[in-house]
Amino acid sequence: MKICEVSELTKVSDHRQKPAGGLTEVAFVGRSNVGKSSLLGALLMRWKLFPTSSTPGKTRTLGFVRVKLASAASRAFHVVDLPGYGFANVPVAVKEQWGRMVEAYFQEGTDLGLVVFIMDVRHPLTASDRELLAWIRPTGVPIQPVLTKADKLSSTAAVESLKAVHADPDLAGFPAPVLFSAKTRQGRNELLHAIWEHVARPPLPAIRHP
Ligand SMILES: Nc1nc2c(ncn2[C@@H]2O[C@H](COP(=O)(O)OP(=O)(O)OP(=O)(O)O)[C@@H](O)[C@H]2O)c(=O)[nH]1
Ligand SMILES: [Mg+2]
Repeated sequence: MKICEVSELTKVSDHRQKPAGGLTEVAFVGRSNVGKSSLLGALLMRWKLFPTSSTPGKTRTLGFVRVKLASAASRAFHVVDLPGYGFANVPVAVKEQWGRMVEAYFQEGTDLGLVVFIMDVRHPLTASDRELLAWIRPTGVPIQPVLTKADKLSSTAAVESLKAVHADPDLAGFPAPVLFSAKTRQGRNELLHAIWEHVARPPLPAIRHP
């Protein structure tokens, strides 16, 4: 699947200042340092657009990018890079401010079409992952789980992790996780396809009755 348009990054610290237009949004969530920004860079093949770091807490704002896939009549959408949760070594006041920003985005935003829920393939479903899930699930927004950093495990071990996560009761009813690697780009097409299905596919033409 090809991408035909990627805008610049718009960073805001309050979702009410997000770019206008009411485009459907795909939010990328996961604990701090799990690889959200790297995944977005690899997905869109814009390596420098989303700053990444080996130190947790790199992303501190909501980052919006407008994207259009190359397929005919595809609808444009926004991807949203969010700050991570569960980060250590951050002053409590800063932590609270980030929490409020992300919470308000989920509770007051009305344009969400898909949440891409990112976990580390080596340590999926941490306590903070489960907390976030319990909190997003009631919003009713479709969730696509992803296990990233797949290059850090053998393919057998990565598939074992995938099976365990897919069978976990906290993820019951969700699609099978996508195994992803920002390094090898494994899973890129599969994830783009899930996004296509949820937010970019053109609406079916209305059936006309004679
Ligand atoms: N080997 C490998 N390393 C990765 C992968 N994805 C991310 N990393 C590394 O993991 C670290 C964190 O990546 P980021 O993309 O900044 O993580 P983040 O989730 O955006 O972090 P915050 O913005 O702090 O929440 C960086 O050192 C990346 O190079 C991957 O698929 N494979
Ligand atoms: Mg980040």
